[in-house]
Amino acid sequence: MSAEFLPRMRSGDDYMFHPDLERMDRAELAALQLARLKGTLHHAYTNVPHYRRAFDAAGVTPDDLHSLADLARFPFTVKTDLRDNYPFGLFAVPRSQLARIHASSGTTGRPTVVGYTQGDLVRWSELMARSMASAGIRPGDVVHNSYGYGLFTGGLGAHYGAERLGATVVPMSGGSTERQVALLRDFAADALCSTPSYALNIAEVARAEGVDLRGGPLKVGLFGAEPWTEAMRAELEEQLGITACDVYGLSEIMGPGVAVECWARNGLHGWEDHFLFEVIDAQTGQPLPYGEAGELVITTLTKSALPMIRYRTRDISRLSIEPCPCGRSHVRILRITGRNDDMMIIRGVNVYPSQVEAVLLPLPGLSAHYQMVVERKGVLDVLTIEVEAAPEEAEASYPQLAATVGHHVKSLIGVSSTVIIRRPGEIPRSLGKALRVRDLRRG
Ligand code: DLL
Repeated sequence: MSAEFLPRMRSGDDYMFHPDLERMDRAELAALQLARLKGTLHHAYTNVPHYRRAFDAAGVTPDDLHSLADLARFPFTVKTDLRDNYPFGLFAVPRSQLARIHASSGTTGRPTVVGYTQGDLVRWSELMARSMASAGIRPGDVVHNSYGYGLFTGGLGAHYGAERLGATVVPMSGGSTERQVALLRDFAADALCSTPSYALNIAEVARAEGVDLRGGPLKVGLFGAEPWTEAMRAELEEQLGITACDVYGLSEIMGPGVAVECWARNGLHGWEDHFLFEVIDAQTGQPLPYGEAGELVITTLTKSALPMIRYRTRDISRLSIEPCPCGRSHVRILRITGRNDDMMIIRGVNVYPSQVEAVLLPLPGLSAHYQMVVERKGVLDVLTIEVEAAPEEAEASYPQLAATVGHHVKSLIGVSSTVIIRRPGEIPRSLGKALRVRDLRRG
């Protein structure tokens, strides 16, 4: 973090959007969760045939929940449940009560459709305002919002959150990167909201246009919607002269603002007055104790249109309830390192894209633009890592760079790879979520 930007995130800067709720005593929080959970289970069971069938099949009814631990007796919900009930089958309110619909395209077949009542939208805006404040954005700031607008929840989620906070929103969406750079400068943005990969793209275009965003008012980046590493954080903070914070969310649960970092940046506070977080063993489905890594499972506590019971996110993380120096009492979700689905199994070794990113970014001579290709050659899986050289790097040094990358990947991750060093600009740039892996084995 650049020293000149420290004041915005200094320890003791305890501005909170909902101070009483964010600092709530954990016993009180648990009591609130239990009451809301009972309400949510009844709401889902009464109004959604899918939940009634699933609960009946598991031999439980909402009245079987006496403590938070009893939730483990209830069945999980998975992404295919949304697809199987396409488009509106999981909604717990009549369609006429929906104020908005979002959807994610996904790679196969039907999109995942989610809906919100007016009340859901109010709660989402408040949680996003709370999240922005936690990341150091303040009422009165100019918030440049480069998350995509439309069916994706990023754009409108950040938009309404920023307005609720009392900031001035610049609703850019993704794309037209030269224009983004010009307006970041001309409108004197204090904060940039985008995916980390698109922020890197913006930083690169700013440099190419000779615009030094580091010297201006920009001080906070609120980045999420895809996995990113500490090495990427360092890169973005250096290139943009900002403090970069991680924000997490998913459309099935709400959208952005489910969890966010505070100035201590030791995990993302998950807003437990609205969500119940569990980590489970992905194989057995058993809940794991705090501190153990597994699949994050989330239950909504205040959603009206689309209550989600024990939704399996497929995101890998750990939970911590150690006290946080910021004073927020809500559970911390340690940085999401990847999804079950993104894990590449290469000749028996489990490899996440974020592990490769963590190896590549600190190496000198490289840029932060990379992509991986996995192919099957005969009976063997072959991993190819394509990474761009830094602009100042002479092409004569590419073979040596490739050898260095291959060596580090092998020794730190344990997998052999073919490394191709690309010239600057050769790897496609992201406008939203970056495509890090092309798995040609999936046909
Ligand atoms: O990506 C919502 C969002 C928008 C979050 C803007 C943050 C900022 P979906 O398109 O439904 O929703 O994708 C959700 O993206 O299950 C994770 O795998 C991944 N993801 C989201 N945030 C993070 C993050 C939005 N901070 C899926 N770190 C989730 C790692 C993330 N992965």
